[in-house]
Amino acid sequence: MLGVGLRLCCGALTYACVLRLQFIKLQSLYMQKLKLKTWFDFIDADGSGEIDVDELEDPLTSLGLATTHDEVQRLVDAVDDDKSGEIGFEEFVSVITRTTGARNPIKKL
Ligand SMILES: [Ca+2]
Ligand SMILES: [Ca+2]
Repeated sequence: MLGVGLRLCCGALTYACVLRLQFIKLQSLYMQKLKLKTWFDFIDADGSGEIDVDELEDPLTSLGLATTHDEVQRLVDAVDDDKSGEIGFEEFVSVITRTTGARNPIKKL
């Protein structure tokens, strides 16, 4: 992404060029956050703002990532940092970025 930004600049590293690169970087992080929010809202079937074990069971079992309700419960417990019993959006982003190695878009914005 930054390579694209550099090509868009005129060659000299001007202040305007640096601002443009920062804008492209923020735009990319914002798009990552929107994608994660779309996934989160899709799984959060009741729209409560948190994902519970029942909501997560079907997606995980259909992907073969879990086979039993207890296994899904253990996965939720492992990422439930605030011990609410459910996965909030920040916890969801944290586990996705931990497993993919991506940067946490929430902390950057
Ligand atoms: Ca929910
Ligand atoms: Ca939680």
